[in-house]
Amino acid sequence: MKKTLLVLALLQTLTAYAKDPLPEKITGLKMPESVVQAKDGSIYISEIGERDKNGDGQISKVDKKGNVTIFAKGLDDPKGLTLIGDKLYVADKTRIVEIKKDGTWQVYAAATAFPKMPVFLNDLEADKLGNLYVSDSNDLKSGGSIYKIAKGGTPVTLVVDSKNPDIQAPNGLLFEGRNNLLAIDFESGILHRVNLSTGATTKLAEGFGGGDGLVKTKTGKIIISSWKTGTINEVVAGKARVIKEGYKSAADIALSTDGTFLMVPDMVAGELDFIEIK
Ligand SMILES: [Ca+2]
Ligand SMILES: [Ca+2]
Repeated sequence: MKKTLLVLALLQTLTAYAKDPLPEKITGLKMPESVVQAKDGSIYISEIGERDKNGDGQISKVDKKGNVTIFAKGLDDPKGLTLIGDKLYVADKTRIVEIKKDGTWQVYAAATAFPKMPVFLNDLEADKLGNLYVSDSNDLKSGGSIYKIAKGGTPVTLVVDSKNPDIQAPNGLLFEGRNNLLAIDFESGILHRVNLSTGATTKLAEGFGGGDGLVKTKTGKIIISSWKTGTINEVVAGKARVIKEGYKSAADIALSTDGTFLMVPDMVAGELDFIEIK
């Protein structure tokens, strides 16, 4: 009896420490840009298809067993993804699209709802109240903006644009605290904190040229991908420290829901890779 209990206790300990293996790399994707994991473990990937070709964009879904299916299609150049409840929101080139759990979608915020016609909507982030924030990277060099989309899709208001010289080509966004966004600029490679009420910017770190995705780990580390250099970098004392390299173009990264791994869309390679986070 005692022996059995001991074995049981040992098994429980082993199970508690045993980690799920990382998902296997997904290949054959059509210009994957962004990724998000739902609470049920499903992973959604935005695929641009051909850039500037409308109608050929899609969202793929990877189930827990690793099966890949097309979840939604007929989009333009879908990029940033965010989940609110069981709805998936997508920054689709010049508009925001809302996708229901059956894969049917509708335009949530049309291009005409923006104060200025968007050019290259990129990353999408939600706050706890259900408002969305989206970066417009414009020509990926200058003239970019960050917008707020109120819950329900309207109104769309400007948070900050390139009248503030710190805003050139904002890409990755991360909501922080009650009233700030972190924003990585693709052109300058500088990470800023943006005050959502005033649009004021504070420089936090530099050296992330071609910066794309932005996450904060459970232990508070900030990790930024670089599309141009194909690297994944950690922010250490305001500078970039490479933690993984060798991607063709590391696009908009995301953390798994349990925070144990990072999902890396390699756009030009057409792959989704997974990296363990310690
Ligand atoms: Ca396209
Ligand atoms: Ca992006």
